[in-house]
Amino acid sequence: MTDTALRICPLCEATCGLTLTLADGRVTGARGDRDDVFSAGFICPKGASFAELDNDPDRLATPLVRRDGVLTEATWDEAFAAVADGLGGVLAQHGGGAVGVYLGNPNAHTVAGGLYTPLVVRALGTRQVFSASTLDQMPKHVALGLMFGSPVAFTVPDLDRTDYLVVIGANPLVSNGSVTTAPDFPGKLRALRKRGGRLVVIDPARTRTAEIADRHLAPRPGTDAALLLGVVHALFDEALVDLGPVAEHVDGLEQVRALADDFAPEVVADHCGVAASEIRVLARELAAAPSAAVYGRIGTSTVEFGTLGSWLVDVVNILTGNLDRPGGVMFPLAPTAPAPRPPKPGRGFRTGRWHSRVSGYPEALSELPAAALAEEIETPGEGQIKAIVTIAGNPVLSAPDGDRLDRALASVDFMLSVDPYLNETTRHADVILPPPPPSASPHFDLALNALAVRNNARYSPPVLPRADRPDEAEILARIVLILSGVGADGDPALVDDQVIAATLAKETADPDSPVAGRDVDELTAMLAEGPGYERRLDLMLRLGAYGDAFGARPDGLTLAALKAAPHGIDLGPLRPRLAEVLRTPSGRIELAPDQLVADTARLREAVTSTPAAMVLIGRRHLRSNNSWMHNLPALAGGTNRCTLRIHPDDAAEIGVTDTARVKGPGGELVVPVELDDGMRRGVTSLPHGWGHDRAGTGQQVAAAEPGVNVNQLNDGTTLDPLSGTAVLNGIPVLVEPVG
Ligand SMILES: Nc1nc2c(c(=O)[nH]1)N[C@H]1C(S)=C(S)[C@@H](COP(=O)(O)OP(=O)(O)OC[C@H]3O[C@@H](n4cnc5c(=O)[nH]c(N)nc54)[C@H](O)[C@@H]3O)O[C@H]1N2
Ligand SMILES: Nc1nc2c(c(=O)[nH]1)N[C@H]1C(S)=C(S)[C@@H](COP(=O)(O)OP(=O)(O)OC[C@H]3O[C@@H](n4cnc5c(=O)[nH]c(N)nc54)[C@H](O)[C@@H]3O)O[C@H]1N2
Ligand code: SF4
Ligand SMILES: [Mo]
Repeated sequence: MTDTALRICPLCEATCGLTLTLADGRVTGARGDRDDVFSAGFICPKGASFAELDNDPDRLATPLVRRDGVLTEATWDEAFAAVADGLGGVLAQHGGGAVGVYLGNPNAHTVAGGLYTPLVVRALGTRQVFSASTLDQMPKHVALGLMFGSPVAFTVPDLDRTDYLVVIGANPLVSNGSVTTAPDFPGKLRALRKRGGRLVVIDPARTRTAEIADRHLAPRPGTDAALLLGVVHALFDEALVDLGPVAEHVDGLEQVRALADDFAPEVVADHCGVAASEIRVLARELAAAPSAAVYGRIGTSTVEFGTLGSWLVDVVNILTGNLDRPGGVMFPLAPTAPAPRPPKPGRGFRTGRWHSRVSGYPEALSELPAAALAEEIETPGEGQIKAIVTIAGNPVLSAPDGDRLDRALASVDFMLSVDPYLNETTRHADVILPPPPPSASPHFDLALNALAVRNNARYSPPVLPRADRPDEAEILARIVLILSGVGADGDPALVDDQVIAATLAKETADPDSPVAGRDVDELTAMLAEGPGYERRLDLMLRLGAYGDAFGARPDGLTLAALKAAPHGIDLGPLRPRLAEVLRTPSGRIELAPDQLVADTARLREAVTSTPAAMVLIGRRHLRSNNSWMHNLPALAGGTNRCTLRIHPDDAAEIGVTDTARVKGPGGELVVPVELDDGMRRGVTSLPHGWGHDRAGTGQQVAAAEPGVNVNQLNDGTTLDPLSGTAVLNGIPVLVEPVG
């Protein structure tokens, strides 16, 4: 018998609604759910491979525990006992501060990652916390934090209404969008052009997104901050600055004008490799458009001036009057965001409240740079990492200098990984706890709803039973129980009960809460029956911006209401809400925060320095996802290959044809060459997430076509100093013929 079930896709930030076909207790296919309120039927090749991903025979079905040096299948009881034993030993001897935690990207796509990883970190009480954020969007957090007082006050382009979109350092036709949650990003870009709007793409490679643009500027990698400062200069110079209604909320305008003085388009043009006239036209068009949005991503973020670039994206949005208005960049309001309180000055945002032990890097959002993980494990002394917990991460491939991290991970006293695969990172674990596949997991976009181009709420309960294994929420809750001394046999619901009790105590005591003064027990009893994560989701929804406030607003959201609307609930277009968002001590937008202004000194130097002859950038493929989807036959092969893309004239000049040797600060690789006249001269690209040729891993399809690990070219010493983010784009390399 064939059956269907609805399920939100967890494989990228677009969060498409899928209709799964089910037969004989497994998923057999997936198509886009045309009735989904947010995605309206869109699906990409990865979503279409949901069944293959879900049924991948290489997924771990049982925990693995290291016995006599060998990872061996074990029961769940045995595995949790081994965790209690292994972590317990390190905790007793060195304390929780000696446990390092690495949180990977899929945590942004799972209910468990959103609700329980913070509890794991808190139970450890460690400051050795690392994540994919410092290989990704941390610069954006820091820029937002300094400007708006909140590192999660995301400015998202209003894709459905904008008249002019500048995409800088992003390739949404391939990535399907990032830090902007928009199913069918390609369709939205086509719709923009159809309604007479314009698309400008700024990218050193002529990407698929660049190919559909009205205009493509191809700067030298790493120069976005200078280019944007050139735009800022032109806006002031040509009297095009007009902040619109947000003007009364902005401090620091004159400082920004003064700062941009030295960065005239004519001054930065050579450095950026973009004509001054192009930069001026960009400024004029942005100012003239009825509405416009500048949207920056990986190419603007994981670079030497990542935080400056991320800041300047929004400086341009503000100077052209496009902040917080339809068609500009706006602040989404997620269904689990707390109900807005009356505007009041906040405590602001700071980085560097503590520093990493070895290199003294400042923390950002309570995290240390992923690029510093290996040295924190290797370097003896007080606070050295003795045990490591990885949850949904593969830093051996995703972070700089994987060989070094590989050796470091092999040296810790104990390592725990929560991951469905035995891969380049988890092969070092003493215990691997595998969560069930997506079909047996719930889905709710805790993180990504806050980035959605249209406010919405959708929930997918597990589609299939998870047989006799714990779901990821329970796995993480049990780890919390072990860490808090209750032991692995404790009831995981205790963990959720505690969060619920603490949240309600705080809310009922807050005069501005929608449940101010109400009785905690009464509210607790009103929560939906079900697993702990559902009760917590219900709690957040009901206290949230659209919530029912526990009956006070009967039409408001509850988990039950979401369950009754399996295609989701549309919560309308983005609306202006700057006042609710601002949390700076001044209560104003800080257009020129001190730290950012100070960092422009580095930029000033860069503008006059001699550029490297060849620099390396990254690229993504539509049928790939970081390091962990090379194991699906349907997605592998074809153009999805680990090749060095280079302009044919560069290749001819260097004398490379089929294969090249690439040397970077961290090592060298031999790679197949792919000629592409869409690459800017002097720029070459390699995708990341490859290098599946290490022994002792369990992804057979991936191992058959391993590729090379691009991050081996990177020694991890070059970071964006304000955010601790690794420089992954614009790395100087030498490309040579082989032999
Ligand atoms: N050179 C270069 N390096 C890069 C990048 C780049 O552009 N260039 N991009 C960077 C970016 S943006 C990112 S986000 C990082 C990603 O860095 P990571 O998050 O470290 O790496 P991923 O490859 O996403 O690994 C995800 C892991 O999660 C596991 N997993 C999958 N689903 C689940 C689940 O439901 N639960 C659990 N517990 N585990 C699961 C997978 O098996 C895999 O081990 O890579 C970064 N590295
Ligand atoms: N198919 C697929 N989709 C994915 C992923 C995947 O691996 N595959 N990964 C997911 C993740 S974790 C993330 S974070 C997102 C990332 O989403 P995006 O940022 O949209 O993805 P990228 O393809 O890395 O795009 C970065 C672009 O920046 C360009 N670039 C490099 N250096 C510079 C520079 O200095 N300046 C400018 N202006 N451009 C530069 C590159 O050529 C590239 O086209 O994608 C997500 N979606
Ligand atoms: S675009 Fe992203 S969310 Fe949509 S189907 Fe593809 S992988 Fe899934
Ligand atoms: Mo990412």
